Amino acid sequence: MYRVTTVSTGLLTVLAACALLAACGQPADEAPPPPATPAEQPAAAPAPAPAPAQPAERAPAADAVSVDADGVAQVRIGSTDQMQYTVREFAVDAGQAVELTLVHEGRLQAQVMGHNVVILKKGEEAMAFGTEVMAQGGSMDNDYLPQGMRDRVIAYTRMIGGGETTSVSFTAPDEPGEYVFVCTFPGHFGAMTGKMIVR
Ligand SMILES: [Cu+2]
Repeated sequence: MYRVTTVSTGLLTVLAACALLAACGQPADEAPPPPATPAEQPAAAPAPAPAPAQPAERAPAADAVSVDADGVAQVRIGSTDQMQYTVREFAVDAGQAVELTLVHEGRLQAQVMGHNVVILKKGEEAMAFGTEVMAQGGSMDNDYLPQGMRDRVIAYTRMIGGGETTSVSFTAPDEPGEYVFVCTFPGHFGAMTGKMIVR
């Protein structure tokens, strides 16, 4: 029923209907309840709240990966001046050759809004890794990936600014699972993260 209606008139008619039913009760055959309800029908209709229907846009990034004629997984990840990746997850096969292309779709310079993609080895976490980059001397000169930390990543791109594109080729790990990728620019590693799923 439309019991959820909070409109007072609806409540009243419900009460009235109850009273009516209680009164007529037994002789159900001759009870003429229909005429009472039709007037209230439209009032009950607007009750259900409109459901949000927007999260479809960023959900699956199936088009982030395409396999070329040589079997190489071509991965395209966009990035913006709003400090976001356009792809938060992509999937490749274990041991598959991968070419990952990072596109900076914004306009800001690398010194201001630089982005890279660093795919971390299993067990590494984006926030901890990004924080450590700062502590270990990350800078534009080393693409915010100090030499001493490079053995902890599967692959990484250089740091780019608005309008630039860069690519890196690597072989996906043999071990299936989820691998974190992150932008190691200062302050970006909280928002700019995603995962590479190896299946
Ligand atoms: Cu970034």
